[in-house]
Amino acid sequence: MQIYKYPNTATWGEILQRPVMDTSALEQKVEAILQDVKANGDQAIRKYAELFDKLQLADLEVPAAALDAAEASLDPALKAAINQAAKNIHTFHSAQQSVPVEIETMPGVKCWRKSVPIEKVGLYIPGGSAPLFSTILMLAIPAKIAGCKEIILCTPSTHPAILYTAKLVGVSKIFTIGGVQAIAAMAYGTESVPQVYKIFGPGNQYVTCAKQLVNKSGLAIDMPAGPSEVAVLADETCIPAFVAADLLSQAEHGPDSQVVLVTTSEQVIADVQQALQSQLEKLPRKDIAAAALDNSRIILVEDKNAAMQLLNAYAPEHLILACAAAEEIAGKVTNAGSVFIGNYTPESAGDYASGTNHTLPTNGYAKAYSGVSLDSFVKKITFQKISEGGLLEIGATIEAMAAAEGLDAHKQAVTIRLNQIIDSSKKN
Ligand code: HSO
Ligand code: ZN
Repeated sequence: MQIYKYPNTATWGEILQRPVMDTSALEQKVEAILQDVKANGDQAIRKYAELFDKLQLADLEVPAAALDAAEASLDPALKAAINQAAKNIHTFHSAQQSVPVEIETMPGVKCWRKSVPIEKVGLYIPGGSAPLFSTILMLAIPAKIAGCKEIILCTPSTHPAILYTAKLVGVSKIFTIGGVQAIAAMAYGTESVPQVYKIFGPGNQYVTCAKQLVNKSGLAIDMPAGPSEVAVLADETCIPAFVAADLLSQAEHGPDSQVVLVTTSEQVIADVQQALQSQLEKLPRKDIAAAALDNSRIILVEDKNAAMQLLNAYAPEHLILACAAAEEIAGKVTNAGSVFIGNYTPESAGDYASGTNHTLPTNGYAKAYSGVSLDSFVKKITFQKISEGGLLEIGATIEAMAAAEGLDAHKQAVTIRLNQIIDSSKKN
């Protein structure tokens, strides 16, 4: 890890720079696959599965019998863990439901706003070395609570924990489709795969590029994705072995993961580095974690204020506060995806089971974006109802504004009604 001691504020931007992901070289290739699937449906999906993954897919949809088999084969202890996590995630996200409140802004002018589920959503879970069944919980549980009618899951993985989790949370249909083809299938629909209105989930750079391209042409996506990140703020009250474990837990995601340690203590740097060395050796994914640590940074700052200024400027996906008065310092966080307070709150808790969502803004997007929540699966529709008396109250305000904008037809839509109301009151 690169160490920076008391860096000047002017250099923060450079020190905390994320690697720029340039997808322009991929775009043509990805666009060609998208268009092929759009035009040729299932046949194109089968072609790419064979070409890229050497897979001959008979059925694209996973049959119910395969889900039952996965359930029967899964270790009961893992099943219990998944069930517990599902329960906590359900409880946390259920509390995000809101009741519509009707507001009378002026007498006779009533306005309200209602959450309405996005009818059809698509979830993507990548294959690869880590079967991310936890991400199914994070996406499908809020989708269910929101009331999404159709929840489609595409994944190239047939890992039993993925199939079991999908069955547990009540995904409508599961397809063994991966990569760009999966995004295309859900974006445009094919003979087998229903078209959806919003696509969620992680993926490699091809999948990310595909999501961006379908987003450009009008389909909603969860959020702009980048490599996963954690920043830890540690002082002398931290437990260096815990801090090292947290840094490694994020580093093992991928060689491009971002890991940052911000501290007020030279001793912490030495102790964390030592702990990193000894823990890294024992990790099965040590090569990935070591590569991530190579691009990662340790920053020594004067005090907690400087630390928080720097961290808010970085806007990490995950922020761990391993320091004295951690809860008070949490109140000073303005930019972060999710915050983990105190020595006994590892990021892993939020990654899997505490209840919060682990689909979070990376790449500095935490300055303006929130992580996935119940809100990600609904649109909010506003309603209003104005009575005759209400229009008499508000009419002149609308007329004055419409006239000043030079939009006479807007003004007229009010005036015509006001005249009618006044006429008919004269007749009575
Ligand atoms: N830390 C990851 C989520 C995850 N971790 C899934 C383990 N499994 C994204 O921020
Ligand atoms: Zn993780």
